[in-house]
Amino acid sequence: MMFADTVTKLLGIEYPVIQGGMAWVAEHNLAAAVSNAGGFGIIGAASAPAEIVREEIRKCKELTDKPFGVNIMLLNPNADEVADIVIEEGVRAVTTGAGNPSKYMKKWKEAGVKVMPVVASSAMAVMMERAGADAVVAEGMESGGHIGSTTTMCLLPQVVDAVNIPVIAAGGIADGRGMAAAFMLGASAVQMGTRFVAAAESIVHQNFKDKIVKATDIDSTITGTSTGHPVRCLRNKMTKEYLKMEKEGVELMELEKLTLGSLKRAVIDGDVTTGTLMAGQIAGLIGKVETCSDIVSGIVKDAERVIKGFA
Ligand code: TUI
Repeated sequence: MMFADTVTKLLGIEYPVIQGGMAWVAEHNLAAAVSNAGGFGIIGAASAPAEIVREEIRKCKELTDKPFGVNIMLLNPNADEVADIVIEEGVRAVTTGAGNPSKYMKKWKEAGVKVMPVVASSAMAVMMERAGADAVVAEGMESGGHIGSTTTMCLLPQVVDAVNIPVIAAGGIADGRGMAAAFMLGASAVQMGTRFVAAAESIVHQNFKDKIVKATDIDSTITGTSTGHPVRCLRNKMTKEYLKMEKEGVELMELEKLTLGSLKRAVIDGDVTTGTLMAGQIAGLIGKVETCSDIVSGIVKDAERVIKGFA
């Protein structure tokens, strides 16, 4: 056995590769494709109405017999309802983002739902372990979307030392070398977002996928640092205006006019000019659109080769 098997056993999957719960992107087709590839697909509840999330879960069950999960974004006013739906629908595991899921932990545990909160600090990881988490996802600021402030390289080994539960590495991983590096730092699995945004089965508009494929290492930026909601996305007209306004100290209400509906515009409409192209710093490494099956088996094979080469 090449990799630690704690997370694969926890989730009932073949390979320690988890798909991020990206808003608008992580719907049933992508989640099922990742799970069918032997990884762990995740439906991102994001800000969707709770009943839509239930439908997404049911559609995913029609496309795969394999386990999959749901990501609950805790800034979502519907989070309480979604927290119950994952229990009712017998979802294998939840990941949570952008907050503290402690209040749901007891009922999830009682229902047998595995809980894997995303954390951006060791302190939060320890808090989650004490609250009963089965694993944590340590997400570095290389990630796309809402981020913390520490890099994966620094965060991951510190979280690994701080807790006794398995740690899943996220942020800046898109190939076998990144996966191998994460294991060297003590991770038991990896979570990838940007790589799956550009997957063949991803419903993301081709314009957005093209932006990822063409991106270089310095093409992302962070909006919202001043508002307390830092979001990493690819530079475009929207980010240029946003950052200019942020620098001028424009009010939050004015800034929000730029980002209202902007993720949907990017993902669904393919508006790469005024849309928010949430993506991680590793976008520059992603050179083509591939199927989830090729992505999952490819990264595992490459990571094994890298690790064997050094052993
Ligand atoms: O949640 C994410 N990434 C996201 S959520 C999202 S939707 C959104 N869009 C615009 C503005 C805000 C949200 C897009 N991308 N990743 C997981 C993550 N969680 N990263 C960082 C954290 C985090 C931060 C603070 C987790 C816990 C935390 O604790 C603070 C607390 O509540 O004590």
